[in-house]
Amino acid sequence: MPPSNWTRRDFLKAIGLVGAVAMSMPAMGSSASDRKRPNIILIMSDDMGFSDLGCYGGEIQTPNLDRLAANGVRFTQFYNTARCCPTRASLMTGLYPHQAGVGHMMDDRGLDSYRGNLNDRCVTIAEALRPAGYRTYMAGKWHVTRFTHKDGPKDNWPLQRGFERFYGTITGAGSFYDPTTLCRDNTYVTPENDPEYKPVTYYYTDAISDNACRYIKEHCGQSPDRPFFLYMAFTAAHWPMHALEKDITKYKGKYDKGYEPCRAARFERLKKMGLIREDWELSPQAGDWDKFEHKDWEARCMEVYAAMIDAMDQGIGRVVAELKRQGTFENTLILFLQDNGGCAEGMGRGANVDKRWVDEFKNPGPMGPDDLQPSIWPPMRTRDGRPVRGGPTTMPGPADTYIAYGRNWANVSNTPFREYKHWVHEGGISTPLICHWPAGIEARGKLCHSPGHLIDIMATCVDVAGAKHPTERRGQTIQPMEGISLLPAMRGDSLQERAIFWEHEGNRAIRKGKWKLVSKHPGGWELYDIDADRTEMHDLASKNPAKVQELTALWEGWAKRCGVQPWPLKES
Ligand SMILES: [Ca+2]
Repeated sequence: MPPSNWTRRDFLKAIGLVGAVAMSMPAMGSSASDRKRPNIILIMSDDMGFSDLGCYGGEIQTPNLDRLAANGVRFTQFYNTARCCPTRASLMTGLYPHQAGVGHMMDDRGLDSYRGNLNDRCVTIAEALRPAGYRTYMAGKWHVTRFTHKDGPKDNWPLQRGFERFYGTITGAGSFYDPTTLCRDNTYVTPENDPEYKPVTYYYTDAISDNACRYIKEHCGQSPDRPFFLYMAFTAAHWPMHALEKDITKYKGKYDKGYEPCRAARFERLKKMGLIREDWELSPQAGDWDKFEHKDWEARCMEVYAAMIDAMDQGIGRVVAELKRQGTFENTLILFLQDNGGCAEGMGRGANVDKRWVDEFKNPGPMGPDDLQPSIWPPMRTRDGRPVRGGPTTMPGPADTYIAYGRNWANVSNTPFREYKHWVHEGGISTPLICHWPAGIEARGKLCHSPGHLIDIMATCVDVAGAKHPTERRGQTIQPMEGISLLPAMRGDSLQERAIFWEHEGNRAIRKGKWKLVSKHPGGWELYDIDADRTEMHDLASKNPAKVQELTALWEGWAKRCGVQPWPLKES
């Protein structure tokens, strides 16, 4: 541990802020927290668009995230991988997803880069920070292993991947009232039989926040002289649209006028906030509200979606309050980001689903306290034995519903960008990144326009923690980190120009400087000048074939290096 006579320079050196960076740091006080390496809380949400949060132009009430943004830094061009599993694999390891063995989703496709399981040539952030003295905790969605069975191999579960405590789900989606694969540490639990968590009403978002608060409190009681790394991976606002009525009520009527006014208002706020340029065009409108038949139902979908995000924000507020209670808020680096863009999938939206789902459970009967929820999606039953319903005659929100908010609202979430989760146009891969660390970042409410990617989070954590990225794990050589520390950008410098790459389900892209080359599978390359046209409205590929050729060669070199295969994959 840092001795009590550490100087400010010792502290800065330990956190990697030496040289020019240290010279430009604000004069910091001499409180004890200044001499300690910061805690790191990495918060990620699920299936949300670029402009859902209040501090990114949204109408959804997120006062706690807005406050972090107002007292920290927001990135305007931060990127994920467009999908749950590859994002989590990249985030945890600092590698591109294919390098970590998660080139697609959680199934083994017979190729090293597509095993659906973290490989043995990567470490997680938790594994990297523990040798530097960090204690490590996780609450939420894991989703980087195909081994989800309670009695199956657990070598890629959180506790075997560097985390000391874990509360959450191993798989990628499920009911918020009865999540499948719910675990405490290495043991499956249910909302009814977990001896360590007995809320009046079980709701997964709250459970993640409550368990995170508990880990912080216990940490500060047990090892106050050690820093911690806490990873909170919310499943808000992934389908199903599940929220508590008290939160949905706040949004009643807010979406009755449909998609277009909501997009227009977001577009204006984004410009006013400086998050996008005045001269970018708004991407095309996806849906026509006037022609949508079930308007009450459609509006309710978005009310519930908003409530899910609202509940997450309230939980983040409780985490902040706990940090303040423990006197460690100022010296905690909090990072918030989203795993992919708004989701256009049609889960539970078909007119025929309800009958089909209900027919399968005519007399299901209630589940016992120890009965595990076996289903990620319907046909399934609630714990009290009711069949779970869908379709446009079912108002989403309660436990017996299972409905996605659909393409047209996803188009609103992704304002002003094109496309959705799965695709690597800007709507699929653009995420907020909020960075808050009063003791370490001078900026208050500033924007950073440098492009960044998930691969940078490992490098940033290693930098901030004064850790060393391991070169070896259990006798296996570990691939070096692909990213760079974002700390210089958080304090106002531009990041060095580099190429950033994407591939997901044959959708491909490369970003280098102001240029982006992108393809929607199975289509050809499109070229955009992102400085002038980040909403990707003017394809310059035919006007600038030399740039297309240059970037294509870089992308192909990257794809070969990282084990990217042509899509669709050949089944082995
Ligand atoms: Ca997701």
